[in-house]
Amino acid sequence: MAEALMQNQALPEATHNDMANAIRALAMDAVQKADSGHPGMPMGMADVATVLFTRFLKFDPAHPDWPDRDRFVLSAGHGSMLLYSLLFLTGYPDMTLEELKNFRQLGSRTAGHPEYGHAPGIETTTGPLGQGLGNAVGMALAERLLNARYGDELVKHFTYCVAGDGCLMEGISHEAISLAGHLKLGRLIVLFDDNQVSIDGPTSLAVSDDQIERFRASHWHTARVDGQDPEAVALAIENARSVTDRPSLIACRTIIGYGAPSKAGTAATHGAPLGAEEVAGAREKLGWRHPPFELPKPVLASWRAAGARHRAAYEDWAGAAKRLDTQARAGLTDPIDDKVKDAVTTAISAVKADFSREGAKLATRQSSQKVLEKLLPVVPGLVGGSADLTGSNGTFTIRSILINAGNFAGNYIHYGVREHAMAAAMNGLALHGGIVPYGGSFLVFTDYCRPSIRLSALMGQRVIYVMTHDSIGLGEDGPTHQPVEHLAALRAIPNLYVMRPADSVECAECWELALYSAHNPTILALTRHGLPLLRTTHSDENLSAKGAYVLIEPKGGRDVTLIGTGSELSLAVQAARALDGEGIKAAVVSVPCFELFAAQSEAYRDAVLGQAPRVAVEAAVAFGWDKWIGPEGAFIGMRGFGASAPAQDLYKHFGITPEAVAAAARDLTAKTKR
Ligand SMILES: Cc1ncc(C[n+]2csc(CCOP(=O)(O)OP(=O)(O)O)c2C)c(N)n1
Repeated sequence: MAEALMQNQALPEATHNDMANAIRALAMDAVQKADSGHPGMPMGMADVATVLFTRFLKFDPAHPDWPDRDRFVLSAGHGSMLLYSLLFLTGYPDMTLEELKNFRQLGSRTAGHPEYGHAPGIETTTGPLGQGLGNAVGMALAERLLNARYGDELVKHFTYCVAGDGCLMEGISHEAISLAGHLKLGRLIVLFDDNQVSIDGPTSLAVSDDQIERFRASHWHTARVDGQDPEAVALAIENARSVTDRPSLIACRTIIGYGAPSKAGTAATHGAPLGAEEVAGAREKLGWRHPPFELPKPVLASWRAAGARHRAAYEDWAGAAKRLDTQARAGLTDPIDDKVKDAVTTAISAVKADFSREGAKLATRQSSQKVLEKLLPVVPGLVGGSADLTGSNGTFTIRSILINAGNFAGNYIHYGVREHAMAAAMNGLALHGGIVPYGGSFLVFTDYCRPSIRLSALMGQRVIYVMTHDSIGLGEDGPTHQPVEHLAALRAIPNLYVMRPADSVECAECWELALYSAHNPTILALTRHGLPLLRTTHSDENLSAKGAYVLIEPKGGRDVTLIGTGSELSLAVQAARALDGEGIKAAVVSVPCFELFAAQSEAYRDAVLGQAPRVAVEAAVAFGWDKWIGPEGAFIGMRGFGASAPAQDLYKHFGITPEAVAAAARDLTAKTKR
């Protein structure tokens, strides 16, 4: 490879046009071969991307995980062939020509939309429009946070984001732009593919915003350029890089499908193969006379040379990083190494012991705050925040220090009333490396974050959602604020841990599990109302780790098993006591996390659930419970929306009481005895 490069260096340098046309050709040919995909955007943005990757972007394909590389986010993920072409051309070893030929095929690295983890150089999964922009804001924020901790020599890079009309039409863009402007993220540069076309046709059909004015109103530096003029683009990027007190928008006026003889500038190039005739015409028009997937040597050599530009910078960085101690070095990428893990285990054990000894009745949002207080000093990468519900969520502690545009050395962000951008930014913080983000809102507003939560799960990112006010137990705010279907809806997302701790001790255990879950996001569903302590005997073991466990096992076998989560577990305990008085032997099972329980062996699950009839209690809809209670089981919970009233009145009104649980248990045991 090195030899090949040296040989290549003797070749004449390719022109900008040739290099940009290489992207156009690869994109239209790969889409043509796959018979599906989006050629228009890569063809239009080829000039901008060529300028960025050959003159500005700091990266090294030989060290794709270089923590101080510039981040490149393709928010307009449908234009995936733009990214794949760039990765191949600049020499990322995993992105071969073969992969481009296998665009959109099963098992290839070149999925329809870029998927994080499929190939180095894909910084995030994009496709749901606007998400990448939110991720980029998180990445740019992570850069500032780590810069404040490690200094310029180790962390000082840019985040570039390509966003299209679609990304900027999405609501999340407003939140993300506003947050970035407020935080003055000066090293964030958005390249807007301003081609005025989306799927339905010209964007004028649906939108007439002045994007420049919109960004300016959120305190961004802005510029408008001809996106097909490389020198103009270069100048605009140069200027944007010099503006350090504001993020930058460069609106690049481009022609979608640039080069396609009859379809350029139209929606016809957006999301369908151009067709053989149009592809041949584009070759003619662009002066690109090479067969599909064949590149002239000077063009590839020039691209490879562009890819090798920062090797020396990488070596310098690696030299500086070597001078860090092991833990500080680990902290740049994964802030939870073995040493931190040990410290977390010790802190969690201590706080559990305190909770068990004190026996206080606490809302789990309060317990969570107490746990966080102990975790923040031992997990330096833990960075929290809330979407304007700081006091309610208990996300701020005496160990929290505010982050703002003038101080990135803190660990707490006021995200403002921007749940969606908070979640997308948290994905960006986690993806960047070095940060474990947690963020709070009400559980009911997971709906506002759901698209980003889904992507946290799809990408396997350690993002911790602290979602309080988790049931009708929040009381007087009423049904608009009372989640009834949210637990079920969240449990339906693959790879997401939904944890609903039943008391302070379980809350500490769930935090520990969330921190240890390097490849899963976690929802902590926490109560507003006080819960009695059920785990009164301290155990170092994390009983929640298997997702469910037996809290009470009656002597002499079970007549019935009562299963509860969160605030309703104590109702099951009370019911068990009442039944005991009547000679009905009831076990009580706590299920803080369905997903972890489902992952246990059948033998363990059978042992926990037992053979006796089952009654489950959860102040939410029954959807998803069949799996645990079986067709004969009973469910005590919600059947519709809640209501506005004090919590205790609501529990009575909706029949979620120890009496109802006991009655259901009596019915079931009577049936089995009959
Ligand atoms: C949240 C979301 N809604 C809808 C889509 C479907 N979609 C994919 S691309 C697109 C239009 C995007 O237009 P633009 O950003 O201008 O892209 P261009 O036409 O320039 O390629 C739409 C609606 C999506 N991917 N994500």
